[in-house]
Amino acid sequence: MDTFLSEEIRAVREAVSNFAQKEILPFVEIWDSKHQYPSGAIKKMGLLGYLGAIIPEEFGGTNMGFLAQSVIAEEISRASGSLRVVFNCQTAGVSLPIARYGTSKQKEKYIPALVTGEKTGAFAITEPNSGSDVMAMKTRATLDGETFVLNGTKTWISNATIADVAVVYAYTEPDKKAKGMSVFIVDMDRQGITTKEIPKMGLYSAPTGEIVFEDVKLPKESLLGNAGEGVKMLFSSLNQTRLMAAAGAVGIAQACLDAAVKYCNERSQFGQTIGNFQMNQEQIAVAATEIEAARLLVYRAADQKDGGYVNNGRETSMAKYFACETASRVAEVALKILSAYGYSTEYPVARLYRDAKAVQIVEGTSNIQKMIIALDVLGIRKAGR
Ligand code: GRA
Repeated sequence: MDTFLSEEIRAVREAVSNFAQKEILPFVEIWDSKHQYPSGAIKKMGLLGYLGAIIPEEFGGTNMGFLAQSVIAEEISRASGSLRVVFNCQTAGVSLPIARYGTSKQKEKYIPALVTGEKTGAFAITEPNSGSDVMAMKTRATLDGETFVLNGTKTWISNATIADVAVVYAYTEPDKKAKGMSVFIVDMDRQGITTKEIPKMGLYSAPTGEIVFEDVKLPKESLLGNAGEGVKMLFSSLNQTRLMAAAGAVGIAQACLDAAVKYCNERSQFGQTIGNFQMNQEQIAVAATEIEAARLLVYRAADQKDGGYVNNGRETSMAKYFACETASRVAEVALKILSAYGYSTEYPVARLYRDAKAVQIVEGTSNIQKMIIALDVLGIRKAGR
């Protein structure tokens, strides 16, 4: 299946898969049932370089590229959908924008500790009344002398309650609309920041929460990139985090297929293993084909980014849309095939099913991805900028 991947990336897959077998799979159900964030496993991933494939070597990354990072995210997610979230929070949504737009001081201060997993990152875009309609955000950062004063509420933020640092999107000059948004690197121990966990249906080992900023004073050096260029940075960052979500979705889908195949070959009814029944075969065939197609879309988008076309919006949205829908479809197949055992929380499929629903929503819902694709295909609004 991997014949067109380089030998180096195939070796990465094998190493990550071995790591997941040893360090994640034996514990994943315990972490999930306890809603535990496995910081130890994440630090191990950091030490092995898994959080830095798209980060330059001078800041502790391996600079292997988006294809490598996608394969890593896929294999980790195959073991735990929750742990896929770190690829967005540490890597694509936090370290990468700092690496691309930060000053050398910001890069040195934040990136190495995020890459090793010593520090935890979050990025804060969504608000209670600004989800799909991202431009409607209300968070404001007002310049007062040498200090920005940040006010607003962000919600559904992965790692909100445990992050050391957050990349926060806010309007600095709201009258200028799209030209008035800016981005800040916020140390989460600043005065005026409170967080609260949000209970949710799945991804139990990945804490999600609300962040309230109340008159939070930020020195001017907290600004990431240039003031007023936040929208460009926002869409560019989403374009990278969406790929990680898509890669994670392929991993969840593959884990569902693995469980369904295993069960088909083990379970006997009417005197034969249930993989001999055509209704199950049809579901397995469609699921396996869709996973392969989703994987190729992810790898193609990743390969384009590695070739320099980083803001490949159309192809990234296609990968995000198809992979995330595939994860839910295949989770449904696995649930049907395992039936009562699929519904049992003692088997992994129930967890995978719950986690699969999340990737359809995060990083822009499937409908938002379809909108981006359609407007690009119709020539109404270019996705790749
Ligand atoms: O022309 P202008 O100066 O007015 O600027 C507009 C446009 O040129 C402005 O944004 C600019 N723009 C872009 N700039 C650079 C638009 N797209 C791009 C781009 N790709 N690059 C507004 O543009 P517009 O066309 O009027 O935008 P819109 O119609 O308001 O919205 C577009 C769209 C629907 C695509 C957007 O709102 C969107 O992407 N919404 C989804 C938001 C989203 O994905 N949120 C996810 C938050 S993060 C998250 O979920 C974390 C989860 C963590 C995890 O677990 O993984």
